[in-house]
Amino acid sequence: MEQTSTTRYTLITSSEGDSRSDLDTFATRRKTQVYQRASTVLFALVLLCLTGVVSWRYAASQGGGTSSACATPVTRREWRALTETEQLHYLDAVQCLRTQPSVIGMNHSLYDDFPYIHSKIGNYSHGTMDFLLWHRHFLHIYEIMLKEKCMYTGHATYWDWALDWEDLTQAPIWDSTHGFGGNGNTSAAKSVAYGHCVTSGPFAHLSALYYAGAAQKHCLSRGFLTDLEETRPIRNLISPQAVQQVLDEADFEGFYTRLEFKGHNAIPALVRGDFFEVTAPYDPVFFLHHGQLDRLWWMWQAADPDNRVRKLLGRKGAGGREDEELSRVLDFGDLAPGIAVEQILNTEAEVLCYVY
Ligand SMILES: *[C@@H]1O[C@H](CO)[C@@H](O)[C@H](O)[C@H]1NC(C)=O
Ligand SMILES: *[C@@H]1O[C@H](CO)[C@@H](O)[C@H](O)[C@H]1NC(C)=O
Ligand SMILES: *[C@@H]1O[C@H](CO)[C@@H](O)[C@H](O)[C@H]1NC(C)=O
Ligand SMILES: [Cu+2]
Repeated sequence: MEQTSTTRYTLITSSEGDSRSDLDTFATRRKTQVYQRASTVLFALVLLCLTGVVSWRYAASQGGGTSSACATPVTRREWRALTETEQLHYLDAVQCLRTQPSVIGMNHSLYDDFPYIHSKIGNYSHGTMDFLLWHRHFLHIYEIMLKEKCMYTGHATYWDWALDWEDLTQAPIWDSTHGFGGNGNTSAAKSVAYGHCVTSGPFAHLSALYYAGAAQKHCLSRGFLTDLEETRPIRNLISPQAVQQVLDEADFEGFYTRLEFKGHNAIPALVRGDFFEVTAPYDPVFFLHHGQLDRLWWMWQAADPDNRVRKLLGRKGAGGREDEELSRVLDFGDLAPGIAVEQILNTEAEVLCYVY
């Protein structure tokens, strides 16, 4: 069993490698290669022209050259791939959000803006085509706030829970020094959604103001399901095999539906506490969970960019209009300006400019 899962995981990472090279096809790397291969200046010029045509055609197919403004996308890395210094830097920046004023005019901190907006505005996106779209940009806004308001110089990071599926409670992400603290403390006060107050790590005793979309002051809550037999059916949804099955989905509708109802829902079901409800961004691990979901979407897109980056309508959308979907504007309330769907479909274009 263990053997199989290790093999499967290797399969996933190697397909990620293939995907990277697919996407790189259009990057400046191509020009570099052209220069290297040319034995004469003339030959180089001819090839450069051809490259220009290819780039131009790619730009045209992407709806107008947006990719050119993102010459070197940054790489978002998994939590355990960060150095300890980088981990502490990220944790410091997240804590700093609590010291910054709300940008939506509320009497609470910038940290509270995220669960608030997720519950009041982002709630609509769950169970719809906008699920991955809305959360991709929500995470991007979070990253910008970390950088602009809290002097964070790194990038968003993610939690590849498929590495921990055999016992999620042992994941390094819960470390109390180089992580987000662990399970709620059963000797401490009870809190929301079957959890107790988290008393370890940088977010110990964090005070949350909202729960499930309403005002309700409580301490940051976690209530891990720990019985490995009991959790097996849920853990099976985040195994490397399950991830591969989702990545094998042929169209966007099949992909986002499976991803939301398997991987996305499994984590709150196992962690419980704040993560359990629509105010889930109170648990800072929420943003690493969504980093992972966004990464899986990115991998799925990269496996067939021609058909998967801009084609949103699946089986149900047979009668819908793709151009209407692309120009639709996603709403983030007063947290950030709305953004057209087509601007965030390609992570390597102007607005986002990242890879995994
Ligand atoms: C803002 O919140 C603080 C702490 O929750 C409270 O003491 C204060 O009275 C509030 N101010 C206003 C204007 O509501
Ligand atoms: C989302 O939350 C808002 C504000 O609480 C509410 O008015 C709206 O009906 C909710 N939408 C959905 C789809 O649950
Ligand atoms: C758990 O809570 C108890 C009571 O508040 C406290 O004494 C203990 O140090 C806590 N344990 C951890 C690991 O934080
Ligand atoms: Cu959500």
